Amino acid sequence: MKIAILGGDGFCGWPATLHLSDAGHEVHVVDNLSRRWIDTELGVQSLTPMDSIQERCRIWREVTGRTIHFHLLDLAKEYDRLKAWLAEHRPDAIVHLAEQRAAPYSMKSDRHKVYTVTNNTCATHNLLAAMVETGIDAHLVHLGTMGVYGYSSVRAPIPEGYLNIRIDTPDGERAQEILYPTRPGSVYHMTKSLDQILFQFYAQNDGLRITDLHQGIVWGTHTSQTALHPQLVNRFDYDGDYGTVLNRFLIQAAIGYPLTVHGTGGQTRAFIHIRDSVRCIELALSDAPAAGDRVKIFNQMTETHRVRDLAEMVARLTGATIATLPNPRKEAPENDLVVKNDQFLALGLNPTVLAEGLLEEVVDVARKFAHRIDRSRVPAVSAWTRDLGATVEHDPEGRSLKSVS
Ligand code: NAD
Ligand code: USQ
Repeated sequence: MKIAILGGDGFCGWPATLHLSDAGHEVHVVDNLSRRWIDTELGVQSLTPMDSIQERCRIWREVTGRTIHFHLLDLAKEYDRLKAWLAEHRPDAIVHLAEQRAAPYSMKSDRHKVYTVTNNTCATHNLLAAMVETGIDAHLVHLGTMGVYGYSSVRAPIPEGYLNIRIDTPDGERAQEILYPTRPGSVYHMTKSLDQILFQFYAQNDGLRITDLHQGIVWGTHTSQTALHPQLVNRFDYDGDYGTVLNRFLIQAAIGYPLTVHGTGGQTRAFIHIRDSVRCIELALSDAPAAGDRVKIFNQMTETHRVRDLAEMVARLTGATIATLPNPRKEAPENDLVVKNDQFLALGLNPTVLAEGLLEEVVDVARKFAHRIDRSRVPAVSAWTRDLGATVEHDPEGRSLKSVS
């Protein structure tokens, strides 16, 4: 297949690009490199040293003989170029990962909220409008989030996207299937909820073939392809905005930084290893809906864990200490989470579960590149509200001198 990977320079996109190229597909990365600019804005860098996307593609060709094409394009701002690109290249499938994906970054300030909403919703809507206008019949696979469901404890397993309900009508009770009600916990997660409505409309109105992958937190760093050469290494975010919880705990353990548990650590979240994330994208591509079908929704996760249990597991494994900090986020102190993922299992996914070996692999990567870590960028300081901002702990290590006045 000819596959366009929008956001193919990112943490999930780069390994997906290599995986699909390795499987023999013609792969085109479309990216505006905004994530690299955000690193510059925040004054942080990937733990792992990343080459330019052009250099990464050159190394891939050298190592495997396969070509990855790179196209610099802003999906949200360059509608006409996007339309022209689709008309010229006419991909069979489009994998859409090109959004601002960090919840803390999206809550940093009003400017960051506006950027996240504008970037993500315009990127998705521009793509959908251009697909209709060019008349291409590509299968669109979007990377969404488990966070659209919210994290309240409903006790019932979260279904894959849709909920069967019964409503009262003048003629009696009637059954209806609706999108599972969204309850986003950040501006970022809200944009993924908006995406869902855009997908529903374009599938129903224009017969676009769309799959939405509600993905949990991705952890780990290497896949078999990124491990082929040091310059194919994946990016690895550890900072307070872009680092996700398990990867953060693992690098914190590697550099002797206390594990930064928010509140009681009672949040239960869904997780998936990066190797399974790329495999799921491949499986979803092989199982396209037909024109006129409803949007196909998969829960792309393999296990759930409570944050404090993860911290305790990492502490046991590495001897790290745990710091319980005021939570900068507005979220329930405790939640349970039960999630259905039957569709990927039925398609043949063999889940990679959290195992000591894989945890140690990340700790080893972190130790190797520990000299690149700026400890001052580790604390999570973006707060969900002004009041929470006043309680944020900027110094979990307790290194700075405290005022005694
Ligand atoms: P990332 O930030 O590393 O990668 C996103 C890529 O998209 C970047 O290379 C960025 O430059 C590009 N991009 C952003 N806006 C763009 C635009 N307007 N035009 C062109 N390119 C643009 O993020 P990631 O971790 O790889 O996540 C990829 C997708 O998967 C996101 O949509 C995210 O919401 C979703 N997801 C990620 C995780 C996770 O744990 N990382 C979990 C669930 C879902
Ligand atoms: N947390 C800590 N300590 C930390 C960092 C986080 O206790 O140092 C807690 C947070 O308070 C939260 C949980 O860990 O309760 C998860 O936080 P996270 O940053 O790992 O994940 P999240 O903000 O939800 O976002 C990440 C990705 C996002 C994706 C989402 C999937 O950045 O792109 O959509 O995971 S999900 O969580 O299933 O919605």
